[in-house]
Amino acid sequence: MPPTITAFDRSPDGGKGRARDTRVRWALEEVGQPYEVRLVSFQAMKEPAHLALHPFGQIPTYEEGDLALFETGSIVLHIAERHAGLLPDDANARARAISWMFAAVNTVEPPILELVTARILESDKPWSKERLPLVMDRVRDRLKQLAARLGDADWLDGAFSAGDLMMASVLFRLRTSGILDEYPNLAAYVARGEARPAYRRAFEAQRAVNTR
Ligand code: GTB
Repeated sequence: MPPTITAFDRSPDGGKGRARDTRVRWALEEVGQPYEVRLVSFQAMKEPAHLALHPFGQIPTYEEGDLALFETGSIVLHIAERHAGLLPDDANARARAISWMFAAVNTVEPPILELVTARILESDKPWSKERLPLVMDRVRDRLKQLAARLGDADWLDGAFSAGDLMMASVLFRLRTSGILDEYPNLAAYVARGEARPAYRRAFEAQRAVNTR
């Protein structure tokens, strides 16, 4: 039985790939693991059957036999540990790739999510104009550091890994803000991620759902 993931039955972004099932689909495509998708409505996500899988009532989830997982970081790590292709064989290189996965979700993603919140959910607040530049600068601080580390390498630590998959997935969210273009090596890094055939397949699969 292939694993089953959950995704929005209709993503608010209309299929632009911003919902987090895209990164899980991408990981599954990278390792060549077929998967099934169960689409859930916002209402169904808050009902007991889904809450049993995801305590916070969100997507994506991952089910494989009697294993149920939530949190994209843990799902992608699980996929990467069980299949070849997303983590190096060398133990130290593997640990470093996992560090980049954590850095993506724990250090780089939080200020990006704050920016998304500031631009979308807080734009009508009287203090929004004053706060937005501060939030943007917090994102820039992280991008500057990340850009310095990446330099002119293709990927963060040798060959493409689950660390790059998670980091590029996190950075995708910045595209509409224009900030990414201030760091040409990061913009090129994200473009390299998007150009991967596995990413293209993942993107098209989620788009098909959201444009049907
Ligand atoms: N930390 C968790 C993880 O990485 O798995 C976060 C999961 C999460 O945020 N899930 C979102 C969700 O289920 C969907 S991806 N939200 C519904 C809820 O909380 O009630 C976030 C998302 C949603 C929509 C867009 N969009 O339309 O552009 C982009 C990203």
